[in-house]
Amino acid sequence: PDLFEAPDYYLLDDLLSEEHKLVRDAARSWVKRDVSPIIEEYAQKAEFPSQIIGGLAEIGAFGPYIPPEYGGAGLDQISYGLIMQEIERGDSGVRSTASVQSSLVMYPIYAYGTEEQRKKYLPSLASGEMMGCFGLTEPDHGSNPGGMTTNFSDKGDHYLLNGAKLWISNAPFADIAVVWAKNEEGRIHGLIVERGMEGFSTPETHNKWSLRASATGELIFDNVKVPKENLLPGKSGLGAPLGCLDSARYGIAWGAIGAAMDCYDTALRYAGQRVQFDKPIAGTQLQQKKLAEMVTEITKAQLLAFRLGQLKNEGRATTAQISMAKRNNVDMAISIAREARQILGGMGITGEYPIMRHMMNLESVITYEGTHDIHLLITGWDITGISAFK
Ligand code: TGC
Ligand code: FAD
Repeated sequence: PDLFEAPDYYLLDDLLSEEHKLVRDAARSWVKRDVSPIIEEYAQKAEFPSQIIGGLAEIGAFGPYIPPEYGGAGLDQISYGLIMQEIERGDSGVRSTASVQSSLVMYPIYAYGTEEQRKKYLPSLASGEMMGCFGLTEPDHGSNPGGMTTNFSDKGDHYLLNGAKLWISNAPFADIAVVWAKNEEGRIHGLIVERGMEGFSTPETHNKWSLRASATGELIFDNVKVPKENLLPGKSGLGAPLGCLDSARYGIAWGAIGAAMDCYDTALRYAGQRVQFDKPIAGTQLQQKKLAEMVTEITKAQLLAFRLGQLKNEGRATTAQISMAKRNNVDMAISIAREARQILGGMGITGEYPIMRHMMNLESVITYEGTHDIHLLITGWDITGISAFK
């Protein structure tokens, strides 16, 4: 059976351009051919399938909206979203790799870097020859990155970087890290740290039950000498990393729909075929309630993501609007995964079906890029004008 029957209950395809559909369909067939057949095995053995890097680059997943002169695909924000949706039908961990590379590594170099930095790094990041990671979170500063203690001091011809980052996607194999650290005045800046610099190490984080096919690690800086030309000069302060998060969170709002669609589609097929008490369980009221609510929630999430994409294309999407979509859509996906798991009964807990893997992955997605609570508080702040963080 075709594994990827996408629900499109409100005929959203009619709102997509030919280019959107081409980009989406290319990503969809690549995921079906190169990701879905192998991903369960890699998740079970907790290994990142590095052989898919070339394919991710080919479908435009590395820097979809970065201009072609720097190697990017030069697509709009809806195409970017659709690519993330298709990749996350495959696996949230694979989408993480693409999100980090595009929005957390290429975007800051593009938006805050010098022309030399753009030319030096962006083309090889777009082609996947170079892989990057993004170091914001620290052991003692997760939701509150402004409290970070990683720091650098000016040593005349270079900077000296000290500190540690935790929970960093792609860290174990990344060639470069975009690292956020405070200078002597306590101002946050981005620095490009390269593998091989003395005093820089990236130990892997083991024993995860979630995002098992994605490599996560630490970044440790022990008196690392960073050349001065590796500082991103275009923007400083907490707003610089938060600006990258706007773009990554937007991609996640679309990505989560992919995971939800895969769970829904699997459950719908299973319910149609599974016979108990002499009839398909899809004919029982309780299972219909679950399936009907799933497709309703997916449809609402699609509309939210699509409208947000339009606003993003026009440069009008606010951080708070992005928070609402990330929070709603990831929560929608995790609820659907849990319900879909139940529809499959005992089979739902096995690796024969993708649901349990999506469900466990989404436990990370609901926490990273701002937790479910943090996004609610961003909405609360936006509508009341009073920050609950201070
Ligand atoms: P706050 O006072 O609100 O802001 C500090 C400064 O930043 C400015 N700003 C923004 N600028 C640009 N874009 C945005 N979205 C911005 N949001 C805020 C703001 O104007 C201010 O500027 P200035 O000049 O006045 O200093 O900061 P706060 O300390 O109160 O924090 C607010 C809060 C809690 C919302 C923020 O810290 C937050 O979002 N926390 C969550 C942390 C988070 O999301 N971490 C994610 C780490 S990366 C990750 O998880 C990658 S997973 C990737 C994967 O595998 O897919
Ligand atoms: P904490 O901030 O300690 O939060 C713990 C709990 O307290 C949460 O429920 C939170 O919602 C709640 N809480 C916190 N503050 C408040 C408040 N003011 N009011 C009410 N409740 C509050 N980070 C990177 O920089 N780069 C990466 O590539 C990256 N990849 C990741 C990959 C994975 C698999 C995971 C799990 C995380 C990754 N992260 C990454 C880190 C991620 O962004 C953080 O885990 C997240 O921001 C939450 O921080 P924390 O884990 O320290 O939780």
